[in-house]
Amino acid sequence: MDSDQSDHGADVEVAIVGSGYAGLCMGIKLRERGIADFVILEQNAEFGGTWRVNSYPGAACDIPSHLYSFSFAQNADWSRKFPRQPELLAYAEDIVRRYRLAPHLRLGHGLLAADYDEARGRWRLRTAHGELSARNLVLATGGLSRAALPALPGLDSFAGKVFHSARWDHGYDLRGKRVAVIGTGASAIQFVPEIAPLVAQLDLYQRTAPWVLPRPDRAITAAERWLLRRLPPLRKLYRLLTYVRYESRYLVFAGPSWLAGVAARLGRRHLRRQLPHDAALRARLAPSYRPGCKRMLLSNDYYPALARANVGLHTCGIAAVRPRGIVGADGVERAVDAIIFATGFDVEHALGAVAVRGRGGALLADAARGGLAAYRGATVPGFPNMYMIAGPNTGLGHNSMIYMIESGARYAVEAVLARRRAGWRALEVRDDVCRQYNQRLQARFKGTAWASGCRSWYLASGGRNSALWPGFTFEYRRITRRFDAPAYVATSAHLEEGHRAL
Ligand code: N01
Repeated sequence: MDSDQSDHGADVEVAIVGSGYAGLCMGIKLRERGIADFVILEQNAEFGGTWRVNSYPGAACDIPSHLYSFSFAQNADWSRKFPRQPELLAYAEDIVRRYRLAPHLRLGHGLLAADYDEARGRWRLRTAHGELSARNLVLATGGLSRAALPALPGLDSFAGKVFHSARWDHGYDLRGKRVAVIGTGASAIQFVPEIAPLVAQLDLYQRTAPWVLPRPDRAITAAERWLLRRLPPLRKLYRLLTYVRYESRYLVFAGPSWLAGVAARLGRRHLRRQLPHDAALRARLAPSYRPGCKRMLLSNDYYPALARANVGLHTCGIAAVRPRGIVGADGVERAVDAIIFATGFDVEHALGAVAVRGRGGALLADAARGGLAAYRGATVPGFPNMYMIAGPNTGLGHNSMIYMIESGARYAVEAVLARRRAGWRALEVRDDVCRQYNQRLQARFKGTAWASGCRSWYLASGGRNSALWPGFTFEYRRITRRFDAPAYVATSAHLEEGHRAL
């Protein structure tokens, strides 16, 4: 793969930013509809996004493999019910090969700035390897790409090793070390059981106890794989049934409260069964908020890992970091050689230092303060010819993101095609349409688990939920099936030479 390829001065129809599942899907769908003039810009040296970057021990997905894959590229050979990171990455590699995406990938081409040129109706992009222009800009960067590191007092003075779960340092040998892990979310509960047997001491700092449910994972047998390979209708049916089963979990979050009660009972029973002899530990691990308000977690080995003699659960909070240890709010300093942050991601500032400037120089980062409000998760007033895949309010707590990615990619491709067909210079979602859409969308959170009062990455500063889709996933599929031109302002001024619409 040619990662040195420069696009200096190139003009493309579509520039996709991000080469995770969303970016790859967008590329495939564009080509399927006859648009081959696109590049996929990737800041890292390798493609794959989330499933390349999150390589911590035990990294896995908690949506079943047969559902957490593209509908158009189903795989009969998943080795387990729940896919692990190496297999998900191998799947992405296979997708790039099968759909011949390599010539489109620009690895190491992190987007530095994007400016909308109103006169030309094009985006001017500056990357680490030069400049290019694109008629359409597609942000497939996802919300969980910017590691969040809490500003703990004294952290700079720490003399040991420090890293974040999403930037795991595989060169650092944890064996025999005293390690502090901060955070008890989806990432931590996966790697804590993996590293606990290796380290001398593990201090786990928990701020909020998560809900943990059993993880019904197992290997898929050779006979099952054979059947799924030989009988594609059976594979499709299995995928459909899995979809329906996971979709029904939506009711735990947004349905009658007795269903949340059932989930709570399951969680408490799991805790009791896994730690039958330690009531004091169980008490500190018992969640105190409505299930689903934060991401519900699945694990069979997290609680048992906490019962190990070399693992300590600290719920006192952190007062300060010293050169050789962490001082808890209980005043006790615990010596450590390494601190691993499992503190999640900064969704509100996901675009980080990338300056995306729309019409009139408006900064996307400014619009995103307090949570970005997009139309159908895809478009933002003031940012013409720009689309997001897995954008604001498309995240899920209950089903496969791949389903949302495919829906969003379809919508963006339809928009790109609609503009070309009509010969418009630009398409921009109407401000009133976007506002009303978001009012309706926000109203749907009322009474759901997500609005039941806990702190989570779903909520931006100010408390607005700009991360999650508040409905059934098929509702999102329905509203992204077709591009709805009346919701947009089309600029029909003549096109500049060399970029005539088809
Ligand atoms: O991050 P998180 P994550 N002091 O934000 C704590 C997806 N994912 O990387 O709950 C002390 O969930 C914070 O505490 P609190 C999935 O969508 C999926 O684990 O805020 N603690 C919390 O415990 C997931 O939701 C999979 O009180 C601090 C933790 O750090 C998302 O990624 C696997 C702190 C952060 O948890 C993010 O998961 C992995 C501080 N200053 C990830 N700041 C699967 O599919 C934060 N915390 C299985």
